[in-house]
Amino acid sequence: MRFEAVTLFPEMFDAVLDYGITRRALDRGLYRFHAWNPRDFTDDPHRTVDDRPYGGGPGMLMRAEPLDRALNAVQEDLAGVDLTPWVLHFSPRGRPLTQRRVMELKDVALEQKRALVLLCGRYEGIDERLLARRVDEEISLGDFVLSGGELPALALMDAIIRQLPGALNDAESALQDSFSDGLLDCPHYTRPEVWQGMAVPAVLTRGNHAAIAQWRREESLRLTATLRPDLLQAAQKKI
Ligand code: 9D3
Repeated sequence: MRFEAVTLFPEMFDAVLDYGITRRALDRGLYRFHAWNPRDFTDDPHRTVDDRPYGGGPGMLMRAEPLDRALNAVQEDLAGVDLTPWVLHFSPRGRPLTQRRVMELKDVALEQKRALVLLCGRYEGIDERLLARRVDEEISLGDFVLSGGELPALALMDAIIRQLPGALNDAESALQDSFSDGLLDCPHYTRPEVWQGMAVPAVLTRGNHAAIAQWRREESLRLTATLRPDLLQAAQKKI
């Protein structure tokens, strides 16, 4: 699978490429990553990527032309390996990301010979005409204000990469399977058995695996009802 980030800050993507499960998946050849800096597709001596908004007002916008050229370069590169771009624009106005959409995007990429192109805005955003021409889908991370699209792009990459076949080891996969039912995770404990006067729930120390499974299920339901009753509604269908 391939990710192509169009970003003024390519080094931010080291956060996914250099650490943990996502680094291991890269080493295993499960995905490839390239960053494309719109600054490299400018033609003026100052390599200008931003400009003032028509109609006035505070802040700057990303110019359409450098982004258009960067996206053309991505498209050309992908055509050479028989891949078509699926262009995701990270934007506060996008559809909030869900695990369902993460899985669908993974499937789109793997089954339709698509590369995910991650268009990351900075400043107040991108010239609307570039978005109209080039963007397939807009994604938000939620209703809070960030400084640009890179962190949401990194979050999406992390969420997809850990779902790629072969990314997780057996223990990690089993753990994930047992909690893919839309409920919150149960509480977890490790040694020591008593810490600052607080004991681990006795059922977890007795080795009765049926009782442990039942306890975990009940705790998941209790936590979900308390902390995220909205999730319980959706999960009810699967119980
Ligand atoms: C504070 C400025 N806002 C109104 C004047 C507009 C605005 C522009 C650009 C707000 C945020 C951003 C930068 N954010 C993103 O590019 C972004 C984002 C986010 O801020 N929150 C949640 N998801 C995303 S995805 C991309």
